[in-house]
Amino acid sequence: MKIISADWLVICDENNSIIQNGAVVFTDKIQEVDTLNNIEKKYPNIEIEKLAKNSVLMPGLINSHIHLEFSGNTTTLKYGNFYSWLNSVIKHREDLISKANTKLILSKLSKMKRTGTTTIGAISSYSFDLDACVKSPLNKVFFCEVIGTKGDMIDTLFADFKDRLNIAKKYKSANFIPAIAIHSPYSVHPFLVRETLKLAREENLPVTSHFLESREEFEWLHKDEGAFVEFFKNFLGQEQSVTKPMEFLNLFSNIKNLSFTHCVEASSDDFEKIKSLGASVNHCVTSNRLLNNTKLDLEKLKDIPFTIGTDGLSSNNSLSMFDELRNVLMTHYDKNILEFSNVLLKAATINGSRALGLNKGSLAEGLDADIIALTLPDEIEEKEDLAMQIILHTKFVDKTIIGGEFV
Ligand code: MCF
Ligand code: FE
Repeated sequence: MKIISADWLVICDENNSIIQNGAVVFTDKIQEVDTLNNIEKKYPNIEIEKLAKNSVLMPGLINSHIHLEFSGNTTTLKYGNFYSWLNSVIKHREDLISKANTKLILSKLSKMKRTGTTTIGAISSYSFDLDACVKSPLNKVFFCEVIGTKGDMIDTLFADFKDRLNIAKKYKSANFIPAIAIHSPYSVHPFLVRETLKLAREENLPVTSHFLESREEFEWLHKDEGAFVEFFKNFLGQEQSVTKPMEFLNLFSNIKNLSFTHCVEASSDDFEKIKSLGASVNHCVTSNRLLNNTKLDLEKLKDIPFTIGTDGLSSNNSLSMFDELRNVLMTHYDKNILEFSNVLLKAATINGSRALGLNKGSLAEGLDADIIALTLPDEIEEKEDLAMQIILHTKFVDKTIIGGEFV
């Protein structure tokens, strides 16, 4: 049993609870959260690690959507237009992927840890990131991706996907959970979607998919029009989209831990459906901005929970969740900044946990002890400013606890 205390505890619960001068008692799970006074009385024989002035304890951040295999990109890929970006990915994919070896990916994961992330939803296209993920102390939900629309390739693609998933399953542990990513409605044949989802149901695996990320995707899926016409004709000899958005969503019934990434072009009907599926929406605001996609209208989500993802370095200049949170805060300037900061800290913790099917994301008894400690540069006068000031000022954390261990 260990105890740690700080000036401020940010609980990340429904009531945006904050405890001033609080302490957390934990083993691999959180045992108790209370004021330091109460904890000292209750556990007189346990030494308490008391953090310095202006310290904050909060749940570790959960980056629900990231592509580590694209970590080699900095200035190579073309931003400013989704279609140009897509073509640049096709052109430079081999180079970028070969740059992102285990050493590079491990260094990115280590920096992510120092910037507050304790859990990731890693989208793996080729399993070239498997080794690094297994070695890292972070919690990983490792989403093996299925992609491909070509009819005569489907058996091969499915077999390759199953091989990757089976290898990932061998590494299953408390901090490594194998899962399934369907790339998107435009890039995966409905047969592959159906078969992979069957597997997900049988084995109770978390599932995620990109969904309606760009206007180009919207036009192609709804009308077989737009920039994708040329793309599919040239690369795949395909003249029509393989599915419609609603047809695609209809395939996802009875998946327990389900999330859709982006959804910036989703209609109210699509969101109704996403809600009835019990799914979450992964919001990747920087990625959407860089690829010139629409800004997600959070009002349209109503009560669908949303999470925060950086996406990969293929569409971001940083994998830090605090950098991403600052971007989300600045982008949605129509929201009240104090209230929205609380919403965002929950999006980056408890909502991420729900989307990935985990038991963490809040400082609450019984949840996994994944905790970060950070220090604000100066005092907070009013409690209601705390969430916003944490987002504005945190670059690195002082301590990281994952599963009860300091890592
Ligand atoms: O999320 C971003 C933008 N949207 C779609 N895909 C990717 C992103 N970053 C990397 N990708 C990957 C995707 O997983 O790109 C590959 C897929 O394997 C080629 S298709 C764009
Ligand atoms: Fe993505």
